[in-house]
Amino acid sequence: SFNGTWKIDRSENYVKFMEQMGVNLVKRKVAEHDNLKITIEQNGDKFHVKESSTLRTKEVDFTLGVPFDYTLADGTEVSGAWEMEGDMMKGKFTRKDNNKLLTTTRTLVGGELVQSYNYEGVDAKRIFKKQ
Ligand code: MYR
Repeated sequence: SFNGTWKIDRSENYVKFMEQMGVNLVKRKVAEHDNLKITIEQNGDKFHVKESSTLRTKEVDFTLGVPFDYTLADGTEVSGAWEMEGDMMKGKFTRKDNNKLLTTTRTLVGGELVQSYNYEGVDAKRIFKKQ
């Protein structure tokens, strides 16, 4: 299950992804070494996710399939929802400032939590280990 506390171990192409998102250099530099930790509590369709990093601490509640608003760590506002497809969480979010789509997935691979991101043709991954 996704439940538990997950600590960032490594990222792939995350800086390029942030560039594509339009995140400025100073924020990219901080975000690259953000020590991100996410705690996931799933109860059926309902999730509570706590995010903590050098950038901020934030908690959110959502239900699979139900749209919600969220502010990304760089301040970008999005709206969208998570769904479950097999064992994979699939998120579809739309930026409020330009209506462009940001997709993301969470999946468990060999005991690690892998989160993928796509924005405007650029893919990235962040890989977390269970704490
Ligand atoms: C959650 O489940 O953690 C809350 C909803 C997350 C929505 C979007 C996730 C994409 C984050 C991309 C970070 C990009 C920073 C520029």
